[in-house]
Amino acid sequence: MKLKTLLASTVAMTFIGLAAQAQTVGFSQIGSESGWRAAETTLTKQQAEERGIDLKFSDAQQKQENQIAAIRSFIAQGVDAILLAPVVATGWDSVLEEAKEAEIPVVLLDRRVDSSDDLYLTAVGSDLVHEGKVAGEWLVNEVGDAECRVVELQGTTGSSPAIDRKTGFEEGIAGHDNIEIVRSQTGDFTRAQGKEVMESFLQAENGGKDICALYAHNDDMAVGAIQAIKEAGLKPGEDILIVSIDAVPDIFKAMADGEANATVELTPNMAGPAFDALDAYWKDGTMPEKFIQTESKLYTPEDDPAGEYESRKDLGY
Ligand code: GZL
Repeated sequence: MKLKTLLASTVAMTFIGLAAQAQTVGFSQIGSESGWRAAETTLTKQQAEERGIDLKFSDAQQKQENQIAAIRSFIAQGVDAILLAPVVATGWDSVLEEAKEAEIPVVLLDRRVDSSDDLYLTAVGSDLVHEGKVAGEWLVNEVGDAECRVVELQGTTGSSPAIDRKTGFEEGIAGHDNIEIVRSQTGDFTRAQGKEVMESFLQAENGGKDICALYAHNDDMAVGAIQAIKEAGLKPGEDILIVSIDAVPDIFKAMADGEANATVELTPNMAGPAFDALDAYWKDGTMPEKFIQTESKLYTPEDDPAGEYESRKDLGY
């Protein structure tokens, strides 16, 4: 073969090889219900761009049926992998079976599903029970033996964080009969519903005078509740202690203003570990652990909330 032809075919093979590495990934995202969710979306898109991955993004607007339709569309497009942040824990078996049939690996982000773990490559997320337990243990430490009537804003009904963060908090306060959850209702992880439900709690609890603490499954509901507490003429962070989860910028702003007391961090960068696992799988079929755990860290007013706000405010929340 002439040298010129040999060179041309080598260049062609290289590009084919490179093109083969430009993977296409479908991402079925829950929606944009909270600052944390927005940050997860931002960071996932950034990670895909940095890695040369063609990301097909679908916002399900909190509806499981939209997520299932998006997954079916990704399968029809023949993507190389699917990222799924499952809005609720049940109802995924059939569509995950279809992805498996099509030999398309699925990686779960930040929430879990009840399906068998042979239906997904891996799940990237925090220990949601542990997060709730850290929040409960913080409250135990904060109130000591004092009577403490707690109201709870739950996350989306049927979602793994709502189920597990409730379980964890109850474990955290177990054995401390002076602390009691007196009201518990979903605020669906949003500020608006957090405010609305907190208004009903305040009304039902002597204008809020009988409430010692709020435990919110995410910071966005806590921020909405803080507004309601202030409108009721009470001081959040003092009259009613505020403990929540996510560590979004606005909870640090509230903390710096003395209006919130504790948050448990949840990293929004779930895509980094997900794409790392997929890279290894695409390269030589390496099978990751079924659960890749991200860290959870407690922050209180002693942890420079103003500085934490500044360091996080431009991360896409
Ligand atoms: C938890 C994640 C939750 C966040 C909320 O892993 O799924 O969903 O805590 C978001 O802010 O709505």
